[in-house]
Amino acid sequence: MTHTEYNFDGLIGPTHNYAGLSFGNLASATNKGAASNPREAALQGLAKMRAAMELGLGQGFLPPQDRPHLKTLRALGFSGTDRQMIEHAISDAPELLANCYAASTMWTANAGTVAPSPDTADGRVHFTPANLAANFHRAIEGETTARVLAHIFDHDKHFAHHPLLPGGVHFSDEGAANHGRLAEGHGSPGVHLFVYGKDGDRFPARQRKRASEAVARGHLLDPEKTIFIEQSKAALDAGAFHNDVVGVANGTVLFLHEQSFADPEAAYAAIRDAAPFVEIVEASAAKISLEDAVKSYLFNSQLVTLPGGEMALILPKESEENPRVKGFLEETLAKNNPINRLVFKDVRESMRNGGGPACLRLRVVMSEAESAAANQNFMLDAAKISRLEDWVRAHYRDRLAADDLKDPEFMTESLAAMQALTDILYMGAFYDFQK
Ligand code: SUG
Repeated sequence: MTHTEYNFDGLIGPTHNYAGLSFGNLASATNKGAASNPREAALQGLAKMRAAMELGLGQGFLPPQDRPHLKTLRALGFSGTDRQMIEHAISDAPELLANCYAASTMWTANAGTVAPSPDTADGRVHFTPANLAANFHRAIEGETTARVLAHIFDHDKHFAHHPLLPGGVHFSDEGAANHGRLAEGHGSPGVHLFVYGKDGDRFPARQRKRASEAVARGHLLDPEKTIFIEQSKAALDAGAFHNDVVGVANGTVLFLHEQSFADPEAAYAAIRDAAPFVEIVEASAAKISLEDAVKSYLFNSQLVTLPGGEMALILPKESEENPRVKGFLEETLAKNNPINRLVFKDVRESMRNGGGPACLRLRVVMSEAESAAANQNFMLDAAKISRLEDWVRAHYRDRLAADDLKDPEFMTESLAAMQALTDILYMGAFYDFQK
């Protein structure tokens, strides 16, 4: 059976802004209060999707969520009309309003964890939406994300949907950003790497070990092919709030920074044992400091297998601009490993909130029958991308500053954009504001 990897990118929503909401994410903190450009952000994201498609890769997308999230504001005690709630929140709790406005569902690597059918005991593709309990603005995503995943992958025979993990921060789960799969081919049985953290001296860990264990259990993975690895505190404290900031796995290759794991030797031994075919391509700290890795996001690249079998890295422009990183990438290409192409993309609007190319996508490996059973409105071709670009140009602002969130007109405008999107995608009354 032929299996294909589809990248489901997050379509960047109209409220994309820089509110400095993510403690431990250095880019988010640094850019707090800066003006964003939601239109440019969304077009950059769509251009990346187009580029991946032009490389011959399978491409889909997950829609943004309704922001401001009025249902959350109401649950927090605000009442009256929607407009009154916004006005009340502006005067009483502007930081709550900022959280309810975050467009953070764009980073679909955090939408959930996925296990493809060759790896699961019941032969279905399993999904667990992430509870994102570590940050308030992200913790409000999961319930709608579950609905989005169930809407797109709506076929019991092929797709199994689990609820978000319960227990809040006790089972903090950030989805595929802390998960990787190694396999000889997309359709061969895979080895799953789950990376969890323990709080650092500077920053808290976002992924708990018991959360990763619960996801693996639910997905009916083979325990012999499932490895739990502790992330290094050095990486966490340097700003690698998710493991995908310092490493990425695809096919037979694990591409990562030497200081990703707490005990790299033990981790590599366990990985080699479960996946003897693995090629570990490592950047030494002497060549690339953690600081350079976090600033350039070189490991937050999409490591992809091209139709011809070679691998490419889809990287953020920032890693082309850092001479040490560029030099290391060129060296890596010249060496004997499957990586032999670099594609640099400008996703600066997302990067300024700490989200690189790999953060912006959720990988779903599917057989032909499975991809045919998925909702085709969310699978992309060139014409659908153009349609989404037109929608962005019609509805998005090219400048959004903190004060703009205080204008109730902006709420009306953002929700009108979401209404138009649900019409284009035949989603019906899907979001909370439409119910
Ligand atoms: O959760 N930034 C996101 C970035 C997520 C990146 N994803 C992966 N590494 N897979 C986060 O920290 C910033 C929002 C703000 O500050 O306005 C934010 O949510």
